[in-house]
Amino acid sequence: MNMKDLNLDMTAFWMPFTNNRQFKSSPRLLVKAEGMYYTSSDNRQILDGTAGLWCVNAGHCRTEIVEAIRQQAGEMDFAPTFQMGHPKAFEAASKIAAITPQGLDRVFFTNSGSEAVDTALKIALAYHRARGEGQRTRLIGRERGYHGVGFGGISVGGISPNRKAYSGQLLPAVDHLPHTLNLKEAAFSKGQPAWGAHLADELERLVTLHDASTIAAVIVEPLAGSTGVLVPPQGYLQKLREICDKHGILLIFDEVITGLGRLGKPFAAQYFGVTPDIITMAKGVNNAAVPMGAVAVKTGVHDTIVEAGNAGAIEFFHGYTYSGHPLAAAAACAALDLYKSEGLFERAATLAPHFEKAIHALRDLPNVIDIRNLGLVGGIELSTRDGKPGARAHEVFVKCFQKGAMVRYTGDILAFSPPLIVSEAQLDELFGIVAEAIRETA
Ligand code: PXG
Ligand code: PLP
Repeated sequence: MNMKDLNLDMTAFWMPFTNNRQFKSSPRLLVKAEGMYYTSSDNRQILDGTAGLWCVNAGHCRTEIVEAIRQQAGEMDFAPTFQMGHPKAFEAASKIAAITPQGLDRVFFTNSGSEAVDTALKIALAYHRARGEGQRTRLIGRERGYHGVGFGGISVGGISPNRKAYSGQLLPAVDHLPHTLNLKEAAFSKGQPAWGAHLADELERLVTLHDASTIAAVIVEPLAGSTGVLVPPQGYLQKLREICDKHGILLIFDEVITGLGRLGKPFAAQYFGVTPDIITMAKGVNNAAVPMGAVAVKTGVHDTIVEAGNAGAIEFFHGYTYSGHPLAAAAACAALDLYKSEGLFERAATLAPHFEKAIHALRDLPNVIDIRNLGLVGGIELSTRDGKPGARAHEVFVKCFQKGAMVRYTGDILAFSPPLIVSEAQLDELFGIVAEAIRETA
C-alpha cells in the first residue's frame, strides 16, 4: 500500500498540534500497529520510540485488550453512568484503586487527560468549599507545565504558545512556580539532578504573597513530559509536599504521562515516595485503546465532598456522558490485568539502567546540549538554529521516521518513551537511528 493507493483527501481533518500545511504537503501515515512496531503507508516497519503519544505502554494491538473491547462492543455498546451503572466501570475503578498509592482509592472517570485535569481542579475547589473554606480558590501551577488544553489546564499550565491566543480569558486566580530546568547547573544529569530542590521554596514565597487561606491546590507533573522531559531535582517533590501540608493546600500530581509504569512503579508518586492528594491519569490507563482518563482521590477528600451533599441530592455536579464508557472500561480492565501478569512496570524498572546508558551515549554528538532521563523516559536537547526554534529537532524527527523509528519532539528537544515491552536490542536500535539522524543534521 502506498499513499496513492490510499487516495486520501486530507482537506477536512484539521489536525491537532500539527503544522497542517507542512504535514499535508508531505504526510507521514501509519496504517497498522503490532507490539513495538507501526507499519507506515509505504509498508515500512517503524519502531515506536514514543509508545504512540506516551500512551501505549503494553505495546500495540495486544490480543487481550483487543478481545476485551470486541466482546464488550458486542455485548453492551454504551450505558449511562449518571444515576445508572454498569459492572465494567466499577471493576476498572477498583483495579485502578488497587495500584494507586495507599489512600487514593476513589476514582472519577473522564475521557482524556485534559478532562482529568479539569476534574481534579474542580474537586479541589469543591473540597475546600465543603470544608467551609470556600475562599480557597487560587490554583498554583508551574512554568512549562502541560496539563492539557481545557481552560483550566492551560491556565495552570505554563507553555506560552498554548496560552497566548486565549490569554484574555484564562482562569483568574492562578500563579506559577518556576520550572526546574537549568542547563548550567544540571546538564547531562543521569536520573534526578542533584541541583534544584530549593526551587520548591518558591511555593513559600507564593503562599506569603497570596496567603494560604486563598490557595486551593498546587498542580505539577512529577516529571514534566510534554515540555521536553524535565526530571525533578532530588528532594524537590518532598519539599512541595511539606509546604502544602503546612498550609492545608492540596497537592495534585498530573500523572498522565508518568502514571501506569513509565518510571518503573505504577505511579511516579510511588517512585518518588511522595503521596499527593489527587492523581490525574489517562493514556496508559487502558493502553490508549479507547479514550479514557481518570482522577484518583484520597478517601478523605472524596468523603468531605460526598458527605457535605444533601441526602438524596447529587453530591458533585460534574461528569461526562462517557465517564466510565463500557469499551474504555473493558479496555482498562484488560490492560491493567496485562500490566500485572507480564510484570511490565517492573520490566520498565529493570530496563531503566540500559535506557540511561543508551541515551547518554549520544552526548558527544553535534548540537547536543543536554540529555535527561528517568525510568523509561528520556530527552535530548539540541541547540536551536539562529531564529528557527524547533527546525533542527523537526529535521531529526523526519530523518528518524525515514530510517524507521518514531520519536517525538517539542521545540528542539527530542523525547523518547517506548512501550514497556521494548527489548534492550530495540533500545539500541532506536538510539542508533537517533544518533545517525543527529549526525546527519547540520
Ligand atoms: N496532563 C499531562 C501531564 C499530559 O502529559 C495531558 C494532561 C492531557 O491529556 P489529553 O489526553 O487531553 O491529551 C497530557 C497529555 C507531547 C504530548 O507531545 C503530550 C501529551 C499529549 C499529546 C502530546 O508531548 N500529554
Ligand atoms: N454540549 C451539549 C449540547 C450537550 O448536550 C452535552 C452533553 O450532554 C455536552 C456538550 C457535553 O458532552 P460530554 O458529556 O460528552 O462531555
